Amino acid sequence: MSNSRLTDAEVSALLSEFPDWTLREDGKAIVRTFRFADFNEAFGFMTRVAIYADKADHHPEWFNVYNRVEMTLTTHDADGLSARDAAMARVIEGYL
Ligand code: H2B
Repeated sequence: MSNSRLTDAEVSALLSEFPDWTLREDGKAIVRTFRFADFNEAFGFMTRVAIYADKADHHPEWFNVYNRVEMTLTTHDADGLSARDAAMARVIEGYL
């Protein structure tokens, strides 16, 4: 999958497709906070994401406290958003 940066139009389309994600202030990432019933649910979710991430060789930036997971999707190699982030957001939505 391409590592090239999405155009502004593609970023807009991405945000319309995933209304629960917001564009980071610098425009180089999308962010979302997830809340689960407890740590078990949160970590189960993170495990599913981690397995996908390693297979796809595309890894989230994330922070977890108990039932809360804050996630940032960006493509380091592109210094911004790429199709890899869109694909990952799509997969993640399927885990909820
Ligand atoms: N994850 C993310 N989010 N962005 C990247 O550019 C990236 C990655 N690059 N995971 C991969 C690993 C790269 O460092 C390896 C060498 O393929």
